[in-house]
Amino acid sequence: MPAIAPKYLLDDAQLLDFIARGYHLVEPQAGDFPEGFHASIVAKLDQIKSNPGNGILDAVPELKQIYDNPRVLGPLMSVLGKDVEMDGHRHLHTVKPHTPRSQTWHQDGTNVRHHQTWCCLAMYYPQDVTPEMGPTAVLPGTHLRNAPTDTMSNYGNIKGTEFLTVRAGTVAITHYDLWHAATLSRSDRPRYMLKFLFNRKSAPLVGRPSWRHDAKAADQIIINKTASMVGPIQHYCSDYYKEWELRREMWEWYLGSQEKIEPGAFRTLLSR
Ligand SMILES: O=C(O)CCC(=O)C(=O)O
Ligand SMILES: [Fe+2]
Repeated sequence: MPAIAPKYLLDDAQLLDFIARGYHLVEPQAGDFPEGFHASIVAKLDQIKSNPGNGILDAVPELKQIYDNPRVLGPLMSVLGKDVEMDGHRHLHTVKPHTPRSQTWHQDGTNVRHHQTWCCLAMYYPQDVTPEMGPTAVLPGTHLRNAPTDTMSNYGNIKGTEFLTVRAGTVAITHYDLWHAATLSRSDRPRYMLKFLFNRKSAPLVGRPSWRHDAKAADQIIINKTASMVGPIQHYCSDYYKEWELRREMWEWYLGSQEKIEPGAFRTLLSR
């Protein structure tokens, strides 16, 4: 991977938000890409007759520029390490006009139980996505949940759900275990999402943060950020405390430590 200017990396608050919520949105800014770039990708996608699967990058080679852009690569390096690699799997996800049903809630990952970040989805939306077009629904915080797919598929509207009604050019970087689903369409237009996977090649090392780390500033924000209530959890309850502990453990892992946070540690955390 090329070297990258530190300004493109996530700072402590942003990484802690990613740890708590399970995703980070890279929103488009003027000058990221030439005028009309995203629209030209939509025009190419409109011409595709059958889904090329992993061949989407050969069909639309411009997609590489999205993931090479430092505004996307910086956050990817921050969450997956500076030697992050693009996976061979990629897919064009289309919500066809007037699709009558949403997908069921699911995780694309295998629901690993180590609470580390070894793989992320990077979902690129080349169009403005309106609520009618079938935005991706995500449930913040659920990358830390043990969730059998058959149970999840019976869940409907869950408190805290966020719909990725985003501007053209947005990339949503999500932990591989985050619960998500495509939703139904009431639109005459197809909704496109390009899903690319990225892998971590090496574990974080002590003293070698992959993000813009400022130990002093982090000390001040870590309690607030790891203790924040996200997604369905809006009150003090068992899962809130568990997730708080798991976030602390993930943060320690990002710092290169193997420290395990014991169940019940929230009581100690509360008294800090
Ligand atoms: O298209 C989307 O918004 C999500 C699709 C998805 O999650 C899937 O098919 O695995
Ligand atoms: Fe999925």
